[in-house]
Amino acid sequence: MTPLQLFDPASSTYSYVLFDPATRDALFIDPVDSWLERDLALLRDHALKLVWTVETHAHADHITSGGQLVEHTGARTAAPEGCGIATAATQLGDGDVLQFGGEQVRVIHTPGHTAGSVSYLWRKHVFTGDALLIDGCGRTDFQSGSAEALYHSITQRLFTLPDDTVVWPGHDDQGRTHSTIGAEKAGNTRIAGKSLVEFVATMDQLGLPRPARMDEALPANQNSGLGGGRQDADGATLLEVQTADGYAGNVSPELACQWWQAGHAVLIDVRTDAERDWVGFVPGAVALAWKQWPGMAMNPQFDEAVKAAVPAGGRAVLLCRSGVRSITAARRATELGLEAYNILEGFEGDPDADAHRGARGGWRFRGLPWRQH
Ligand SMILES: N[C@@H](CCC(=O)N[C@@H](CS)C(=O)NCC(=O)O)C(=O)O
Ligand SMILES: [Fe+2]
Repeated sequence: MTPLQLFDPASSTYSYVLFDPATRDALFIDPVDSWLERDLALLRDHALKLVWTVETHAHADHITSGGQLVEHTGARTAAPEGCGIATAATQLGDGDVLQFGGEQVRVIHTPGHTAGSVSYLWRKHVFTGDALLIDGCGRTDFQSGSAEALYHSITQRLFTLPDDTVVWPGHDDQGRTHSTIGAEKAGNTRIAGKSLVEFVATMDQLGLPRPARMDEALPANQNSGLGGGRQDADGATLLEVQTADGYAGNVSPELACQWWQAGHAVLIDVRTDAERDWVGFVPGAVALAWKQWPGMAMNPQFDEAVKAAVPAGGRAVLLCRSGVRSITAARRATELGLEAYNILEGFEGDPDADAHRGARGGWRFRGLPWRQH
């Protein structure tokens, strides 16, 4: 049993179809939008019933056809929970299992290329997305990437699989199709035999240009590849900036997350430590409580910390519990010379939203990255 491997020459992306030969139930990994017709024909020709379409991460270089495949086939979308793909029906965490017919894939959280990236294990095959590539690995310089995290994902999670596990990468631009854990452990020039410090130094020195389609691809992929943006209860597109008085504007949690993950904004959580401990927090956000006492016009600690966290004139997106405190904080950050945005609905959502704005959950109800202590 081997997967069907498909290739998009424009982005050197590999997509995969796995299926149960008895029931014909299938699962698609990382489908590419420009190949929708080819892929639908392939499913038809193999008499496959698509049950799942899944992503290894929110791609920066091409657009998924996941949303369109759902519309054509009735499959369900699944995506890693830390990727901000709020439109995916199922949000996947480490160890989760997806069933198709009598087959199953298991999710292995392999952060580093992006914070939410996962690999999928099926029988003796592992689909590594852009975590482990053949004689390479994904870059770690955007989308909350981390060379340290990638080192641990590859050495502790992927290299601990049996040596004969077949590695199916998310990309290859040299025509190589697959490898094995044993071969990569022995000869991957980026990481084999390297210490964490050596690996981080290598990744820091790559100096790669931004993917050409990144600004277009990220928002589209966080919407399962469907255009137009998600709509709120009032029919407003959630992925746009609303103008505001005294600060740069109001943005949806999705847009704030995209900017932050693409490295276009610093995410500042202005709730108190107690709130974060109690309800949950966003890993990687700058914790910077906005405290204001009656009669106190200035908040010198906040000012200093904001200036330290965001480069002069840089962009900040501010998160609080329900999107009220963050407005005041955004005004102050604007006075300090930043391009500061308030994140609508905050971390938890507006408790009165049903009454006056339509029910909209906050950051943590939208499949965006967060966790509890
Ligand atoms: N030239 C490509 C660059 C694509 C790119 O940066 N790819 C990412 C994966 S999304 C990567 O990690 N590449 C690994 C590498 O270049 O070593 C484009 O513009 O799309
Ligand atoms: Fe990628």
